[in-house]
Formats: sequence, structure tokens, C-alpha cells
Amino acid sequence: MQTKEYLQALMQNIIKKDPAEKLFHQAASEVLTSLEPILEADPKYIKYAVLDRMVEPERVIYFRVPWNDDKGLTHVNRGFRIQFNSAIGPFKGGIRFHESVTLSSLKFLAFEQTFKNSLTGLPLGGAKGGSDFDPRGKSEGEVMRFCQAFMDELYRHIGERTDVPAGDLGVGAREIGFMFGHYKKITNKFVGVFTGKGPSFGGSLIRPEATGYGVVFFAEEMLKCKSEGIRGKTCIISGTGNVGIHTAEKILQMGGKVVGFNDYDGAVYDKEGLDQEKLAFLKDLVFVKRGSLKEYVKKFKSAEFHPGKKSWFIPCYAAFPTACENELTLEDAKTLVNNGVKIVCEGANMPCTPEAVDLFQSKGVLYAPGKAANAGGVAVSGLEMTQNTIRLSWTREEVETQLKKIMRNIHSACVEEACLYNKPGDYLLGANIAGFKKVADAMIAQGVI
Ligand code: 2IT
Repeated sequence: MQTKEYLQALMQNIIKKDPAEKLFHQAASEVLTSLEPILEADPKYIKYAVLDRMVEPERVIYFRVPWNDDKGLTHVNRGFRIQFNSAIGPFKGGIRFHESVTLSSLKFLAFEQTFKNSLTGLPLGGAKGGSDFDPRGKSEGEVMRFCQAFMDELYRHIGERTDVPAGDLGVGAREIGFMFGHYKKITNKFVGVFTGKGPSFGGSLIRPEATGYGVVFFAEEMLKCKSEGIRGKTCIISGTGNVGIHTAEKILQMGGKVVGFNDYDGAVYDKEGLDQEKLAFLKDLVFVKRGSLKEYVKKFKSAEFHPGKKSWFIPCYAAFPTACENELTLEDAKTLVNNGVKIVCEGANMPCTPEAVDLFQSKGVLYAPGKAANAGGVAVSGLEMTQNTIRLSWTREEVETQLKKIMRNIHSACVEEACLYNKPGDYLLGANIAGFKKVADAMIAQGVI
């Protein structure tokens, strides 16, 4: 069978088996399409049915999470852990608490995570987990009891050598603390079974900043290839979560100008750009007060608020989507291109729709997929695991230096693979092939398991 036909048949089979899993189809289709050249070049991958195996999770855990609210009323949510691939290391990936969480969304994220973790060069398999529980509007006590109920089941499936969860949307240091504490209580073990822990109980310095910082390091590497840099460039960000804020912080540190960002309520257009005072206000607003960006424009008169809008209408040189999947559509991409965007670097997982990506690539906009550009978060999680194993804590400088090195290596791997397959500048193809190769070769070496 020809490679193209093989890939088409595989994709059709995925759709036939789980017709409702649209997000997983989208992620799988993007990867399968770009792997065609490597499958053509080396017949062993089809011979050993590597891709047929790779699109099936090794294990899916699906459980009931009952918990009581502050009034004593009982609620039930769904809990999941998708252990997708452990060929190159223990399962690793975040936990997401958001009302949109389904089996399909977590399968897509765990699949992506497998390639991302491979790109880091660290021994990390791919996984993702979560719940349709929405922490917004819940009291601290409710969030804690939910985390404990979630852990009452998940604890038996994870371990520092088996599966090491971390945070994702709706899961930050507070939730990791509650889950780690409950795991410790149930198992009577103090081990590095989570990453993203508080620094006083084994968390790595720079882990909260790592994804955002890594995104900017990656963008800088891309621009370097064009003899350019972030310095002096106008940037916009979507999402003001952990990734968005730390992306803004690093852009600022590297001399760039952040003129736009948005949250659920709308977009801020601040032509004068962020400075240290505004960033400090933003961090307090988002991380401490959990407030709306409307407060930002009340305080800083240089800024306009655009209710219900995302940042994409704001003219910029560089755009950083850091919120969630499919947040940047073809229409948004057209607006960005018309406004002269030169680089789009994904801080979230799969934030650009396939049509948006096609447009960027066809118009010569530098485009980096999340699995390469946002791998800094899980990379520092890998470094946290190492620190836990050797029972030492590294300084901020040490961790940031290693993060920068890892992002440079990921960038080089993408560039090299894209060149090897005659698609220079195609970071999507480069990332998929580089990520695939390491996992696929490990699977073949380990036999049919
Ligand atoms: O999407 C991601 O890479 C994460 N949520 C981080 C995963 C991790 O294990 O640090």
C-alpha cells in the first residue's frame, strides 16, 4: 500500500472507531499528514505498525469524582487520566480542571504531549488528565475537597516512576499542593509524584514561569534565523493565565513591547505597551485577586478595553496565542496577516485552527506549533523530577540556563528535520518528525508491547 493510502486508511479508522472525538481527530490528522515523508523514507515504521499503535493510548482511566460543597450538597464530576505513551519515560503531562474537559479533549492533549515530551530530549512519556470540574467561583475549601476526592482514585495509578502529573488549565500550585498532600497522606510516601509543587516541598524554581519564558526563547531562536530578534517588536498575547503573563514578562525583559492581551471578558489595547509597573499590577490582578482586565483599563488610562474581543485585531509583529485550543480561527489569521504579522508562536496547545495554520504558512509567516514552542513547561517539570531524585534544588539561574538550552535544542531539531525533508522553515513538519522519531524508534526497540 502507498504511504498516502496507508495514512488515509489509518485516519478513517480513527474516525470510525470514535466518531465524536473531533479534537483528537484534529490532532491526529495534523501529525499523520506531516509524517508522510519519514514513512516514505523508512519502511520500518509501517512494517512495525508503529503509528497504528501510537494513536491508541496505552491506558485510559475514567472515574467518578463525588464531592460535597460548602452547604453539604453532593456533586459528581468525571475524572480521567490518559496514559498515552511510555516508550521513552514514565507518563508525564498536566491535569486540567475545566468544564470543557472530555475524553476527546484529553486524548488530543495526551497525544500532543507525547511528541512534545520527546522533543524536550528528556526521558518523559506522554499523558494528560483532568476533570469537567470548574474551579471558578468555588471556595478554597470546595477546591480542596474536590482535589482530595480526585486523588482518592487517581493515587493508585500514578507514581514517581509510573506517571507524574502536573498542572494545566484550572490547576496551579494551589491545586497541586492539595493533590500532592492527599497522595502523601494516602500512600505515606513523600516522593516526586507531581511537578509544579511549591518550592518548600520539592517544586523547581522557574516552573511557574517556564512555559511562557520558553515560548519567548523559542520565538527569539526563530527570529535569529532571519537576523531579527524580539527587541523593539510589537507583540500581542491572548490569555492572561500562567503562560500568557510569563510570556509577557519575558518579552518585556528582552526589550519587546506588549500592546495587547485578553481574558474571558475582552481585550486590552495599550498602545504604550506594558512596563514593569503595569506587569506587576496585571500579575496581582490575575494571580492574587483573580479579577477582570476591566480593572487594568480603569487604572491605566493609556489602555482601551474592547469587550468580548480577543487580541487578534491589534496590529503586531508577533502574536502569541496562549489560552486554549482553536482560539485563533481563519478569520483571525486573515486579520493578523492583513495587519502585517511576521511570527505566530503557540504558547497553548493547538490554539490555531488547521485553516489558520495553512494561511500563515502560505503567506510566509513564521509559525511554531505548541508542541515545540511551549515545551519549556514540561521541560522544567523534567528538571524538577531530576532535582527530586537527587534531593537537591537548583538556583533560578541554573534552571533558566537549562531551559534556554532545551528550547534552543528543540528549535534546532525542528529546523534540521524540516531541511532534511525539503521543507525549510516548516516548524510543524520539523516538530512532528523529530518528536515522532525518538518515540517510534524506542517502540520498535522494545518489541510489540
Ligand atoms: O501542556 C503542558 O505541557 C503542560 N500542561 C505541562 C505538563 C507537565 O507535566 O509539566
